[in-house]
Amino acid sequence: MKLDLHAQRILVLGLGISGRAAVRFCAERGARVLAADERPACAIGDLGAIEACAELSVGAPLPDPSGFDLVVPSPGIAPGRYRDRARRVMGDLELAFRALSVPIVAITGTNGKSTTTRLVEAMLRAAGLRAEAAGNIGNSALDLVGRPLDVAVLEVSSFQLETVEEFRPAVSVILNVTPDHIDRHGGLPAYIEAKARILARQRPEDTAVLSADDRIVRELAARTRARVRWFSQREAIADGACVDAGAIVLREPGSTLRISLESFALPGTHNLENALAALIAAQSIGAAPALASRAFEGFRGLPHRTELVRVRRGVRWVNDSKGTNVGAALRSLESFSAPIVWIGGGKDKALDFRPLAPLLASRARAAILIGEAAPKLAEALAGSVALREAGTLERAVAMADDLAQPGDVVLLSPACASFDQFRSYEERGDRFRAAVAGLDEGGRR
Ligand code: UMA
Repeated sequence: MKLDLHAQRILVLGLGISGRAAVRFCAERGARVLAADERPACAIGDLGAIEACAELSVGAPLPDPSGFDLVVPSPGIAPGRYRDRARRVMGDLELAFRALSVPIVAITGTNGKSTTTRLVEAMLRAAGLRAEAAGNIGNSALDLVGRPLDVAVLEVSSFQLETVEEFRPAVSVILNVTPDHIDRHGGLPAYIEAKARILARQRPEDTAVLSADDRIVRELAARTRARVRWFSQREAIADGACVDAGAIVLREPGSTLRISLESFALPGTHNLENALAALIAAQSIGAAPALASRAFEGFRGLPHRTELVRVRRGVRWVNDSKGTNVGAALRSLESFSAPIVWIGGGKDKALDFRPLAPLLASRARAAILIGEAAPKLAEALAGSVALREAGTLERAVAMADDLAQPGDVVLLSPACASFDQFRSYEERGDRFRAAVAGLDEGGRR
């Protein structure tokens, strides 16, 4: 249902990317907005545009939400901070859904969301549709409102799905679900529940693109009324996509298409999974698969995701700073058969690190640990791999340089968030690149 925000009293919590977009959106529609952030003004950045259209509360505890018609929380703010006292809650994703007049392709999953989102966007464009991506990928879904588009492609996180009400994508995608953000959700079941909200409002004329290879995602099929289209790397699929001899086999009732993977350059089975899901999503929203798949050519992936940053003296240095959970690190480790010098650690999200041990035992020459999570990782990995504690990333790069042999891969895929030592995973990845670039060309340091 469309929203009338005129003269509504709205509390926007958090003034990062989402909050800023929400303040502007609500104020433009005639709402009276109080914009709040716990950080002091000097740490938030330029507040001029916000001050021009809203009242401000910064550097102070979040205001009591009970007196407001609507609370618009940023995804990073835990619901426990506002939910019980708020009359109504909608995140920027829900607001965007109410205001967008074009169909939405929404992509979630623990890992691969951003790559798949960009791939769907590129496929739709290759098929002649006006498509733009937003959401957890780095800009607010509200940024798409009013843009001349045929399709909105949204990466949606579990945090964003917690604050939706009627959100109903024409095509939803769930790539995989493995433990992540357990500290925030309080357990795996609550994390799965948040992810499942992408399906909750879909109707039979909508499509849900689901992984047949992921047990948790498979079970979620029972939670939607939408047509379910599956993707699998293991089994033949009647409605959806699977892989056969270097091609994607794309099927729906009455039609089978083979799409060559020859020009798909991204490494690893996880990227193949992303390609399968993206192609089904693109077809389901109306793109001709033969045109959509032209996007494979020239699609080189995203920074900080198994990104080859340097080959030096026969050693490949790979930046997977976006590998912020155990599932992501496992996928990244699986992508390389060469002996791996693994750099892991950072801020723990209450994850169990033990699943890393078997793969590190079989593929890693050594594991170099950094950050707050190092002691917990050392305990979980004891006996499976040679362990070194480096403390900082720069020291880890120097240690890896000493340990790696020609033919090895040095892989930063930390299985942890970055916030103990960095502002973001991007900053961590950039610092890795810089440290690797700084290794002198000649001998070892
Ligand atoms: N803040 C408070 N109190 C709190 C928490 C935060 O005042 O308790 C304030 C901070 O001081 C800050 C602001 O809120 O000024 C930040 O809000 P936010 O953390 O929600 O971040 P945004 O800048 O709005 O970015 C959010 C997403 N961030 C999170 O979900 C943590 C971005 O995803 C997203 O790209 C952006 O909206 C646009 O949609 C990032 C992310 O880390 C990439 N996502 C997680 C992930 O991918 O694992 C879910």
